[in-house]
Formats: sequence, structure tokens, C-alpha cells
Amino acid sequence: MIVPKPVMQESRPGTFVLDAGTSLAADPALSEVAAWLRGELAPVTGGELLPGPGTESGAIRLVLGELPPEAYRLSVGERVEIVAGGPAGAFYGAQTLRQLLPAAAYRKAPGGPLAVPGTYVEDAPRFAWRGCVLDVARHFLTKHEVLRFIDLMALHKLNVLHLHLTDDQGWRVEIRRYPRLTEVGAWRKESQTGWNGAMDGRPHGGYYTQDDLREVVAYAARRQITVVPEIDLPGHTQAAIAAYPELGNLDTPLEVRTTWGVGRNVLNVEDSTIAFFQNVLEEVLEIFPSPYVVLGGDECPKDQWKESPAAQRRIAELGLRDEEELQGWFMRQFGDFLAERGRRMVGWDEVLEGGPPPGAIIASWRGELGAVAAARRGHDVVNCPNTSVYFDYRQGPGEDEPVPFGTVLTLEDVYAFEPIPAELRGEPAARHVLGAQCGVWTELIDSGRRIDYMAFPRLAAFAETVWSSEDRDLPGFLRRLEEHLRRLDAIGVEYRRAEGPLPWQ
Ligand code: TNX
Repeated sequence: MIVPKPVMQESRPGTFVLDAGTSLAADPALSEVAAWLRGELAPVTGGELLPGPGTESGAIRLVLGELPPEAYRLSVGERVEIVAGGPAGAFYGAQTLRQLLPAAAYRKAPGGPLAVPGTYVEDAPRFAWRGCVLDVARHFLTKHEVLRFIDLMALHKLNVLHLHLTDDQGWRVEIRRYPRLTEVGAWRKESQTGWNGAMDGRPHGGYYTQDDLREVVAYAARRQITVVPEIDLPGHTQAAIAAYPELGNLDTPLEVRTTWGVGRNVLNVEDSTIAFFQNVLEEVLEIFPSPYVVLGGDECPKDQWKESPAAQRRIAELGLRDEEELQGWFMRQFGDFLAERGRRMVGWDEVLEGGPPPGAIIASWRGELGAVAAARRGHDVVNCPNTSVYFDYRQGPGEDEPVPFGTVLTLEDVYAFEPIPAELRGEPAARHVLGAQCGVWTELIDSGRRIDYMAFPRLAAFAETVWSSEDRDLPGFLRRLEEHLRRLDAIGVEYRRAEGPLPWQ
């Protein structure tokens, strides 16, 4: 049973057996997908699949056909044929083939006999943007943990990894021109353990070199995932200000922040600060070929600008109404900078308040009002309401739930999420909704194990909301999930059990 649910699936006669005699052939345009599949299946069959013409019985064949790029048709009988519109479709077809195998196919050891019942699948995604935000700023995740998360996203046919690389509590991307961003900004002396003010007394930190991130980008690309970097501006920047005090509004130096919640320390609006972050973006663009770059724009308190003579001078010079408009102007310095380089800015829904550049994509997180307003104003939208798809929120009401953050957001709640806001239904503006994005914010998630627990299996429910048809069938999903959890078990994902957390979680 396949997760996310495909458009159409039927049984067919025959059985395919995957073993050491299986061969694999692919159109040249699909050779990278074939190489990936070879790599995944080698430990399962105990050796590399043989090359072959692909037409004999016992063969797997990947062929290009007249289909949209992400669509595929999978036929399983004596042999397997995946017809796809392009590499993405072939990759999704191959992922589906793996799901048709017994769960043992997800172990890195031979687990035969691996029989696939005769099946025909026709499939294509509902939305083009099927994303997940991974916050590596509040708690650092090792490169290997990020790569593993990419594999888990790919298993669920998600295609955008939004990497939240910078925040008050840590700067995680090497910038060669400004080494203190990571020398100073990547480390904090301790962390708040929850919302009660207690501190853990343990230093925390880490960052990715540019080479690490190039590797992450290439690894993701091979799995049809675009890595979209976020450099959050002008709020959420205390780590950068700690490294380079001239970026801030105060005369007193700051430390990398150790507590959570919205911070008051924001960037100043000097020319030198704009130049600094344009230089930062220059390096970011070299690492990430993504057509999109997230510039943040969220949660920027205006107190320091109200008290800053320089900010007030800017407002007067530019004839702006207030600090909101000043933020709009500030964001446009970077939005235009990206546009000149052929990239598109993504901003959190707050950027609507200051007048975003026309081509900006809006990520609507404070419920769905931003999504509705942005789409009606002609902006493309990624819907990511914290009320439906924030995986830092607790998964059940129980006292033993380990991360007491936000309201309760159950697996069933996530499954019920509809990416097109009800208010936009039937309006032409609905076409601006590119898709949706779930989020793993990590203030209170301090390890890869906790990421597993918080993200799964809710991410499987989310995947159905962006990939599958809009008809929801909860009992059907829960039945399919039962089998899917065996795959996660085989991979070693420590997801949340339906009965609640395990004692150590
Ligand atoms: C709001 S999503 C934030 C994040 C927090 C998250 C916690 C967004 C644009 N801002 O900085 O981590 O809530 O749920």
C-alpha cells in the first residue's frame, strides 16, 4: 500500500521477483535515476543489478513517455516498466516500486524473498511545491542527519527542503567574506530548556561549510529535491549581530541568543548593512542553485527602529509612512538584488505589510489569512499555517508528550489539512497556491531522534495533502499507514506510536 496515495492503482496478474538476477535498463535521460535505484537496491539483492536490455522477464526498465515531468506509469508483471515524463516522474515511479516490495527492502541487508504482486499505477502530484522547513538554526543537525532527512522526504515524494540556516540562536552557513558569522555566530553558551526560563548550561553549536552544503544540494537534487536556503532578515538576526556588532542598533555588544521567542534585536538599515547582506547572498547564491531564496521578514519588532535616529532619518528621506514601510523598503533591497540575478524572493506573510516586490512568493504561516490576501494580490503562495502543519506542536494532549509546545496537532489534524484555503475555493486566485510546506522548528527539538519523533508519522499525512487527490479518507489512510510504519521501522525511524510516547521520548 502506497503512501502518499497514488492517483490510481489496480492489481494485475503475475508476480515480479527481485533478486540477484534482476536487470535494470534506462533511457539515457533517466540514467541518474537508474543509478540511484541501483544504489538503493544493491544491499537488498546483495549486489548491483545487472545491466540488460530491459525487455526480458525479470527486468526493470525506465523509459521516457509523453507525460508531465513529474508523472509516471508503473506496470509490474513478469517485468517492471516505469514510463515517466522526466527524471522526477521516473524517480517517483521507482519510489513506488520500492514501496510495493516487502518492508525488508528498506533494510541495508538482503531480506529475500522479495516478491512484488502484479500492479498497475498511474500517478502524478497534485501540487508542485511539496515542502518541509527544517530549522537547523535553533538546534544544529549534523550533515548526516540532514542527508537522512532528505531521504525520508524523498520517500514521501516531497520536493522542496527549505533550510532555515540563520536565526537569533545560531548562524549555520559558512560565509568566506565574513568568517565571524560562524566563528562567533554558530555557537551559544547554553540553551533555554523550555518556556519556564530554565537553562541547560551546555554550550551548543555547529555550522556547515560551503562544501558541506554543496554536497547537501547535490544529494537532494539526485532525489528530485530543491534545497531552498533561508537567510532570515531583518529580525531573527542576533547571532549575526553578535558576530558583527555594527549590524545592530545598540552600542552594547550582544551574545548569540540563548532563549526562545521573538527577539527585539534586529538589523539596522544602514547602507553598510545592506551591502553586507547582499555580499552574504552573493555567496549563498553560489552554493544554492535554487530558483528561490527565502529572506524571512517575519517577527521583526520595530522598537529599536523607533528609537534609532538613523532609521528615522531613512523614513524621512524616503518619504515612508512608518517602520512597517521601512521594513518593506529594506526587504526590497534584497528582493530586487535576487531578481537581478534571476532568483525569486520568498518571504513569510509579514512581508505583505510593507509592500513586497511583485514577484515575491509568500509563505503563509500565521494561519491562512496571509495566503488568501497574497493570492488575491497576485502573489504566488506556499501555504504553511502553524495551525495545521507545524511539527514542533505537540502530537497529543497527554501529560507525557515530550515537547510541550503550541497547541495539539494530531496526525488526524494534519491529514485533514487542505492546501487551498477554503476562502479561495472557486476563485481564480486559487491558482496562485503553489503548494504547501510543513515545518520542523527546533527550539525544543535538540536531536535527530527528537526530529524523528516529532516529524513522523505526521509527515506521511502531510505528504498525502500535497501529493494525493483532495478527497480525504482517514480510515483508508490509517490502513495504508500501518504498512508504511513497517518501512519506517526497517529504516530505523523513531516515529511517534499511536499509543503515545515511549518513556525515553
Ligand atoms: C514562528 S514560522 C516562527 C519560528 C518559530 C516557530 C515556532 C516563522 C516565520 N516564525 O521562528 O520557530 O514559530 O513554532
